[in-house]
Amino acid sequence: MAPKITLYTFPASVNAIRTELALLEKGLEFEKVIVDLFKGEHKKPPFSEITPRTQVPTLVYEDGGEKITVYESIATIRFIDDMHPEPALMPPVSESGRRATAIMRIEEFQAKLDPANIMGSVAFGKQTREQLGKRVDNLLAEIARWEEYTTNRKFLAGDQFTLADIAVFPVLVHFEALGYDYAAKTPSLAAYMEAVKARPSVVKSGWLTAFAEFSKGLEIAQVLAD
Ligand SMILES: N[C@@H](CCC(=O)N[C@@H](CS)C(=O)NCC(=O)O)C(=O)O
Repeated sequence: MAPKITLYTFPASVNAIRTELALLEKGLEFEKVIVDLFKGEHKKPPFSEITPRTQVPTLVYEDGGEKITVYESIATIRFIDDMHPEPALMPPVSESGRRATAIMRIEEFQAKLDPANIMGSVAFGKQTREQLGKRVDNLLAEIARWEEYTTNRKFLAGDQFTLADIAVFPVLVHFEALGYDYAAKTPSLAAYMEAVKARPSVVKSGWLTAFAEFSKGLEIAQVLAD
């Protein structure tokens, strides 16, 4: 029997979209439960009783009487790929070089590519370019590194779309909303963004539209425009 999968999410969430993309890439049936973060629904039961960190995404996976709750977006996508190996979202062990690259990009993303969430600081903390100072300089230098990572390859680990792309792509959309001009500054990343945006799972999720609507209301300062 197919598992019962519930995804607790919020429409514009940069983290929850990862889980949804992994589920869509696998062609899995799932129920989406919207947790309205602006109304504080995540801090109250029933959601607060489902997940100790009270954050989206949270995935509840019920299979054969066992109920597994997974949170942390990267953990959710790895779990989905483990439980449903086809179509594969990681290069196989036999393609060790590509597999190593995918693993590294996921780890580098978590450690180096905006771990402090500049979007939060700008959109909600209302920090200016001046206040952000070196943080923006460091981020621009880091983005330039990812330009190298997307040169002469369609996706981050080669021609196969992987968990690394699911991990990284949403935050690259954030940078765009913060004024970063991929086409002018990093053409390989620009082509990469177009390829991922055209991906059926991304189109089907409707996340780009939801995020664009969400960001319109926030008047996000263009701190990455210089
Ligand atoms: N590291 C977590 C971050 C999750 C996260 O920050 N989710 C946000 C929505 S994008 C949230 O639930 N915020 C509400 C809160 O932290 O109280 C992940 O990758 O899943």
